[in-house]
Amino acid sequence: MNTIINPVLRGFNPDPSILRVGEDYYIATSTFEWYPGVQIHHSRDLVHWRVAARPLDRPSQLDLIGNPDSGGVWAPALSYADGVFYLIYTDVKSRTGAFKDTPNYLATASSVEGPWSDPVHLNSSGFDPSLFHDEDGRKWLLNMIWDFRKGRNPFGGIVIQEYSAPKNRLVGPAVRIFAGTELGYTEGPHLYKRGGYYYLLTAEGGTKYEHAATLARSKFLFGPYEVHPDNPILTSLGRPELPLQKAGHASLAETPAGEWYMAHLCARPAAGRFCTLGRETALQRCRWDEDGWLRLERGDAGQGREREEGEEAGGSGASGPAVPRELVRAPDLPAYPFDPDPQRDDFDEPRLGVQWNTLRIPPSTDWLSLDERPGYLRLKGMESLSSKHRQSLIARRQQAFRCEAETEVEFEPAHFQQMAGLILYYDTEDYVYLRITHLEGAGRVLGIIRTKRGEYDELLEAEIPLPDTGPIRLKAAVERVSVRFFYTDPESDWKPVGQPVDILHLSDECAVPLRFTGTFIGLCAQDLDGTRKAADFDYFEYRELQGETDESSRSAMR
Ligand code: 6LW
Repeated sequence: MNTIINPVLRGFNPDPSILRVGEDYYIATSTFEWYPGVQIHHSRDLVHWRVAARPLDRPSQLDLIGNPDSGGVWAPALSYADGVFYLIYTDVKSRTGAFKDTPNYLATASSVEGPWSDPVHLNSSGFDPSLFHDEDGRKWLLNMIWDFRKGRNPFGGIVIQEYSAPKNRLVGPAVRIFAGTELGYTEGPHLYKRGGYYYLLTAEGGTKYEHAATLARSKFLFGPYEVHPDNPILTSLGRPELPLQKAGHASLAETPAGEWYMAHLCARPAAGRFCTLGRETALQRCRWDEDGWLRLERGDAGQGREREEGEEAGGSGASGPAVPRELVRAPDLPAYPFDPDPQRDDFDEPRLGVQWNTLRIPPSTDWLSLDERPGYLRLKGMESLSSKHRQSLIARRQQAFRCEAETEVEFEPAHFQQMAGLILYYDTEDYVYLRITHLEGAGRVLGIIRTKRGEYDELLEAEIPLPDTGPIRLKAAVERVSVRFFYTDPESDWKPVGQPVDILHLSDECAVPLRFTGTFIGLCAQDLDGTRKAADFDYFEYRELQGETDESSRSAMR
């Protein structure tokens, strides 16, 4: 089936940077405090996508220890020139208050699969850096500039500075080329050259429900840039009925057939305005009109359409675009399906699969082993779920509103500071955790602990007693806005653990200031006594359940 069903990258995959090299399409997305840094998906038909690389996999490229929640890798930019892949990324070290510390780096590789170089630091003046390769061979770094000064718009516009490949550093002055529009929050710049024009595509409106994509153009690299007559060219603002909300932060790619596609950030609320899956990536087909302006292919209404006779340019800004999640006919590219992501992991391989991520630290034998007990994942308990340093935790993105996750664990704690189990995790302030521990007088027990907007709670009236030894199976059944936990031993039927638990606090919206990741489902172990008590996990299975609440019908994409 050669159709695109949006979002094409489901779950926490924001700030897409799309690139075509020959027949291959790549999309790089943000990963924040999660390791490895940057996900790069690959496709050949724009329908089927798989994770092809996660280039920042060692501390010399990315040291996230101590980074704040929703810090780390924001908005990467992937580009290609002269046989070299260029990956530009920010490692946000601080993001709240007046200041932001946003060092921007460049890593390169001759193949997207790597090996990727250690990075070079370019600048730190703001986030969302992007590299433009001009036709004359010169290369230019763009980024938004963060202006912390009193009374100033902190989104201080888009600046450009030349990057010298021979010197591997920026040279010359940094020049502001675009102040942004009245939508504000000008960020996410990408430059394209077409028909003698420089086209500057930016994200505006802020990455919430006012999000948008703005297009401006100039005959000259340094401007002045004129804004699209019907800007924004993409937004969901004012269209709460659109299944894809928060549409913005876009990038462009042209197919060999001369068709243009826009990759953009979007979000699907689980309920109300709460986005538990985080911000995702969608594709839209575009066209250039006779005046040389890009427009979304004509959809049901809105920004991509031609202005009606007498209609004011720019409109109210409230007419949402055609941001369909329905079918956008992909070009006549050969269908290029991949095997589906593994749903079950029996931990028989020597390395973790691409679905797995760790928090702020890469996997290492001092806390994680796949060979000390063959066929098991051994997690050695480390710091608490409040830690922004060294947590013994692996997790995969929740990518559907209805899903189940199941594991079997052998863990024999000796006291209450030792825990292990199955977790739904957004960040250190919000998670729900089905954990085994040990209580004085009760021995090994099972219970649910939750931190909701930073407030800790234990949800069962009484912890469930467990046999002192033996494997325990744990299951989480997620139904859009709640999770119900179950447990059993390998010989018995599943038994519920307490009542369904609300999970809407595991969302971008349930924090001030805004946060940017998404819900993960995973395995973890804590030993606050520092003795690194081990938990052995025999398998992990993640199953997506079809139904009205999860309109992404992955099966249709094969
Ligand atoms: C990203 C900015 C944005 O750097 O959110 O959606 C920030 N737009 O461009 C974090 O994802």
